[in-house]
Amino acid sequence: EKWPRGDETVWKTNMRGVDADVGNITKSVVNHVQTSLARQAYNLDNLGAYQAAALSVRDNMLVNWNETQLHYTRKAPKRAYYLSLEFLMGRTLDNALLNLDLKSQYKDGINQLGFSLEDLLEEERDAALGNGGLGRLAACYLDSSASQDLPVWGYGLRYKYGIFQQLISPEGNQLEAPDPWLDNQNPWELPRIDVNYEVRFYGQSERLPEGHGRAIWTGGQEVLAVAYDVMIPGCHTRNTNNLRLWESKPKRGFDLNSFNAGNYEGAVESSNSAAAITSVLYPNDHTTFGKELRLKQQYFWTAASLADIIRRFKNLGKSINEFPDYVAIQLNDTHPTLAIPELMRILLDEEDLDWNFAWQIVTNVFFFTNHTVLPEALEKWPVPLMEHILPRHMQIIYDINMIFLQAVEKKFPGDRERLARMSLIEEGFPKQVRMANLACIGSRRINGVAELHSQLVQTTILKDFVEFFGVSKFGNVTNGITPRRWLDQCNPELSKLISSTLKIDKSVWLKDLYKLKGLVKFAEDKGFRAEWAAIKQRNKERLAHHIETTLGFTVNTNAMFDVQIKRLHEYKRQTLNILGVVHRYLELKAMTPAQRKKINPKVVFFAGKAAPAYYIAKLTIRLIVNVARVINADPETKDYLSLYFLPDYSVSLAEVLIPASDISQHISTAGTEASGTSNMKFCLNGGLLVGTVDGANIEIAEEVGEENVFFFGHLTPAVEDLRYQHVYHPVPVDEACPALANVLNQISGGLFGDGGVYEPLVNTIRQGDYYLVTDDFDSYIRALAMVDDAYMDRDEWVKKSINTTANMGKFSSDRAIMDYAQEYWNLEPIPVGKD
Ligand code: GLG
Repeated sequence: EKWPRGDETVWKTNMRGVDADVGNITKSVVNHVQTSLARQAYNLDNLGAYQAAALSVRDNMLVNWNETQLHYTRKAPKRAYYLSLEFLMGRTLDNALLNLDLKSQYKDGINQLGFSLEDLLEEERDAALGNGGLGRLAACYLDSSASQDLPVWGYGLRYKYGIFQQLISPEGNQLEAPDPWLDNQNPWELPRIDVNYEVRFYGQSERLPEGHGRAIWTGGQEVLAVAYDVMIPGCHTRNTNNLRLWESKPKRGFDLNSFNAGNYEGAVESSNSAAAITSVLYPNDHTTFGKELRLKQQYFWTAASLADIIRRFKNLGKSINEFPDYVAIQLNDTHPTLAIPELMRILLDEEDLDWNFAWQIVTNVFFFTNHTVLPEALEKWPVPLMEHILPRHMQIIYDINMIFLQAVEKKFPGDRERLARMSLIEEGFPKQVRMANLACIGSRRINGVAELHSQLVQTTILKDFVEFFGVSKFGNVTNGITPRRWLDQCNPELSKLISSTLKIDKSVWLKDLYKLKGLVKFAEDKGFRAEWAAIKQRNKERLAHHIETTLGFTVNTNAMFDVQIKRLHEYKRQTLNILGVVHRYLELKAMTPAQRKKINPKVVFFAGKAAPAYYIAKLTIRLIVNVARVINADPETKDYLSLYFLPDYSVSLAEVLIPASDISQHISTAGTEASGTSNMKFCLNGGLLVGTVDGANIEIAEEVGEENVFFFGHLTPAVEDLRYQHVYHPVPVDEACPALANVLNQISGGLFGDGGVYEPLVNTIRQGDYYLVTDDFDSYIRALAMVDDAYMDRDEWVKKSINTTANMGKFSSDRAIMDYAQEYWNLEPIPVGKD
């Protein structure tokens, strides 16, 4: 290859590599303080020092990132694109230092400059561009793609405000405040002003008379999508992938005509409405609201991403029919489903392909992951709204639907109900577009996120589609988590103990998590168990210290730590947990002091956000906070049972909570939690699990052994029947479950403040009880009693803990992403610098 310009040696002698020399690290940090930040040693605070350190680390990452992009361009491999409306990244600095293997050098260097790296890490704000499991999964998959040298890019939106900050009022109400995460500058993003695309909304679409489905879409509003790149470093590899986030901007700063006419407000109006598109993340998990701005977000993002993907493909100089050989696009839930009609639009209206050819390309490029079977989470868009905002796409959807339903009719003649169920359009006022159906017929393959869930997808929401397409179009990829963040980073002492015990460098076992199996034999080693237990204890003290400094509570670290952290939702049944706490409290109250002394002390932690409009979920928070207020102040019981609701749950808080847990709760009504991923994080850190036979809990138990998991509750096949009973043959709670009735009566009676406040929550259980709290309560209480018994024998408990961690290899997101790469995308690793 010929050097593109100038004197090659001048270029090459001036180009730097990743620099691990401590002297050069301090030099680069000081240089950033002086120049990038324009500050001095005299007035530098931790935030400034963090920013300079981050910029210095970023320089090192950029070296790899540049090299990786060049390498991918030269090798021209098939690439995969992960389209996700949410990326819940958390903090970057610590993760980057560990993946680059530069942590100890930066620690030294920062020390020499009079700061502590640990303090600087705390200055970073979380990048919280997601709600929960779905967004965090996307972040884990990016880490694994880079770590496995896979050419995968993420595409998302650069929300100005991430998930809201949660405040808790003195009464226990959740209050929401904005999350201005970009206010202190974000050193981890690279603005790419030169990478931008125009995205159209509204306007008119005219079908061409002789057009084979073609049309011309004009008019309306045009908005600019500008790229911001976020580097994703792999673990101990030079491969550094990219996450491209789009920001919306007005096409023109403001309307000069209005401005000159003296209409200043009119002049900035269009710029405001363009900027609004990427202003805020919708804070709903598992519900959809059909808001116009949300639809605009979805189209804006898919249109910009596809334009970018196609431009990159075209640079290869290949013909468009080879597109599926070079591109795989993963749809993370139905949020990016508009990419399907958008690609059709481009192929038909811009590339001039005929319908069948275009459709063949489309259905070989897309892959679709479903994350839930809850009906309230299945996206539907009103047809009138779609027609208004995306007139051309609505035409295409109608065309897809017509051709599809003709094929269904041919296979199942005369089955009108089947046609109605499978149609992309749901009848009603207004008619609605069913995004899951569209994603399903427009994709090459569809997967669920754990074995049980994938089965449920095939037998419930997509049953008709399995009968039409055949089962081979459907599959399962059980979720995973990155062991880099969720073990090495959040639990450094445990990581060290594992490396020294196995005598394997962490760079090896962190990328081949099945190696943890080697720990099994050490469960029998007394000295090892003591070290294992001591680390858990120190992690509990670390959490207690965090709570003491942030909230001012003193936590009893001699107690068992019992944790439930996740979005507040009725199906996740935080209610079951809090009612169980009250039950335990009432039992303790009924005991003599001598009896209490035999009880194993326990601290229960909750954390999680409720969707701002989700009334029952917010009421559940209020109940938890008020139960905590009462029982933590009760001198008779507080040494045996205490309770904390930790506000503003985040990735960073999870990193402190998870390593500290003895037991964690994953107690959804059977068949409702698609997978869960925090269950995996707890178990990887040696916390045991109490849970229902649901989601990935089942596969965790298969791996770690059922003797190490505390299962309870009804099974999935029973749920439908029980719900039917609740509606048609209701039995009052007082009869069905006296223990629960007693708890509910105490709450209604005002033991935790005005009982009337909680009536709507209590009534969800007394009437209908859709999530089967009554049915599972007794067996839940029994499971917790078994947990207590098991904890009494501490030595056995530690063995369980070790055996659990040792058998979590399957749940590395490296395994999951390799499944996608091999079984779905047909992608090969492209390691940088190895040929
Ligand atoms: C969903 C599901 C979780 C799942 C996650 C990632 O509810 O059970 O673990 O996706 O697949 N919205 C979610 O969090």
